[in-house]
Amino acid sequence: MVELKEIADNLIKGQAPKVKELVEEAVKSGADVRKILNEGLINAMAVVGDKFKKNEFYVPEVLIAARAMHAGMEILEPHLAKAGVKPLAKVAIGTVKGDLHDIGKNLVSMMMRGAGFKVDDLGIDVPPEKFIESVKNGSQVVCLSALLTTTMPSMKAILDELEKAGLRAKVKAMIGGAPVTQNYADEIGANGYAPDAASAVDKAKELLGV
Ligand code: B1M
Repeated sequence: MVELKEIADNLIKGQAPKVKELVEEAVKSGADVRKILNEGLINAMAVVGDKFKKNEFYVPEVLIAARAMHAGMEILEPHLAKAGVKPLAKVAIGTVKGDLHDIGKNLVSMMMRGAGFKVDDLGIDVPPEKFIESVKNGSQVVCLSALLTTTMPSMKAILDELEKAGLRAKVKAMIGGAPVTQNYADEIGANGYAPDAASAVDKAKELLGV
């Protein structure tokens, strides 16, 4: 019988092939898929997020842990669907129009997936229409990333377009990226700001009450 702690320890160390093998074994041995997800994968990703917040882990460690999470999820996902396990909520994320930086955005995306959210990653240079489409398709949160002071106004433009489309009240809007601040979030009327990927997960949960 696979110890779920063994899966978690290997995920934190970023051992993708081992995580895949252990998740396969756990599923075959009949372990509860919810337990594998929560105790083996999600809790481990939360530890990674915590270490990242405390500067005990840096970007490369988070990326390899996320790759290990992905390897485990690939095995687990069909079984979760069969067991009727639903994601916490659907989140749309993208780097705003005019901005091509995606390393931070990808980290937020991975941590959100790691925490059990379904993520619609819209990529870079994303115009407001794409966020609107994703909200129409069920996204309950939009996460906007900007790394340039010159592209921060695109965040406000997205909120304005959501308002015009009559969708603003339906969705929580969160912003982040190196030049972005809580003051800027307040100024443009975003629901939340997060300084890093792990805090983005906490903020999304707080805003949705999940
Ligand atoms: Co660019 N770049 N860059 N760049 N680049 C910066 C941002 C810059 C600060 C460098 C500098 O001058 N010191 C500067 C911006 C100045 C400013 O506006 N204040 C700059 C510039 C000027 C430019 C160009 C204009 C350069 C040029 O061509 N003349 C150009 C613009 C292109 C464009 O976007 N249109 C450009 C291009 C590039 C590269 C393509 C070469 C490359 C990007 C590659 C890629 O992303 N695939 C690049 C890089 C790598 C950087 C630096 C060096 C690193 C950015 C990064 O990835 N950081 C950067 C300097 C720096 O920051 N030291 C710089 C690591 C990443 C993990 O952190 O993205 O902050 P970060 O994400 C964090 C948090 O901010 C937060 O969580 C993440 C993880 O904790 N977060 C969110 C991010 N998004 C979030 C969304 C959320 C919540 C939290 O939603 C709720």
